[in-house]
Amino acid sequence: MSDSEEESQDRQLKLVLVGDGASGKTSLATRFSQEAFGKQYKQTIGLDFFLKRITLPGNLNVTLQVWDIGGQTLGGKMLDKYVYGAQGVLLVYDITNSQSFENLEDWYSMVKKANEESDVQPVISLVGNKIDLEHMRTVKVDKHQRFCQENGLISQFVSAKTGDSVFLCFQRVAAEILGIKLNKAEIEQSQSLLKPGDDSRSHTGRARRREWIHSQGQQDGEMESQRQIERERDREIGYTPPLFLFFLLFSTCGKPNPKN
Ligand SMILES: Nc1nc2c(ncn2[C@@H]2O[C@H](COP(=O)(O)OP(=O)(O)OP(=O)(O)O)[C@@H](O)[C@H]2O)c(=O)[nH]1
Ligand SMILES: [Mg+2]
Repeated sequence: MSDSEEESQDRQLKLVLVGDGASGKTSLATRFSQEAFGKQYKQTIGLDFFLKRITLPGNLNVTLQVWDIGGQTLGGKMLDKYVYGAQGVLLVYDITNSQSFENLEDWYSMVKKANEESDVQPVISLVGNKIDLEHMRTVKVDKHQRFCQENGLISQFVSAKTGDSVFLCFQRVAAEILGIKLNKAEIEQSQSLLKPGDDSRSHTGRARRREWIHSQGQQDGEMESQRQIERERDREIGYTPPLFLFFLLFSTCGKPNPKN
């Protein structure tokens, strides 16, 4: 491959979204990649994937692979595998739910542990979601800022519902990973990029997301990498039942017969 061909290829970054159930991770990924929002909560089982291509200052095309990890996976055996190798991590909590903020300590420890043997450490951002519900805020801004300062995290506040600062949130993390500085004008422009929200579209579910990824992927020539991560996910999720059945079979058949 010639130098110019190599340069024209997109950079690919793996970003993971972690945090408690119902903090709004899927809503953020959906807002970012499809400019849609659904009011109804549909728990993510295991994980889901989204793809979005953005252009950073300097005309640099970047494809973001967003791994949306279900809140119920904390403590599960697959979690560190999902997080391993991520270049960016978004620690998401709900500003109206103090417990979701307190639990970030556990999520953060897990992220550090998953990457402790990796040479490159991910860029991590603390993301307070649901700022459209400012009047119901229970997590003080001070607390949020302190956590960022103590741990060297990028501080962000967003609303998946209105789209406020959602594009900027992902863009800032991608830019930081690639060592690109966003100027004030670029930040201001990105802040309102996905606003005003189009709330008429509802949560689309995996089928619609696949459809979207399909059309985007064809356009961008990204289908192979998408298929690859879908295969990986299907393999991981399809892993547990056969093992469990095998164990059951083994424990039943393996019992010594007292008559022998
Ligand atoms: N008002 C408001 N509601 C939001 C916002 N983001 C998400 N929600 C709602 O919060 C609920 C949970 O959102 P999800 O995105 O499904 O949460 P999640 O973090 O993916 O949850 P798990 O899949 O269980 O880990 C849904 O009812 C969303 O409509 C927001 O910015 N503002
Ligand atoms: Mg979810």
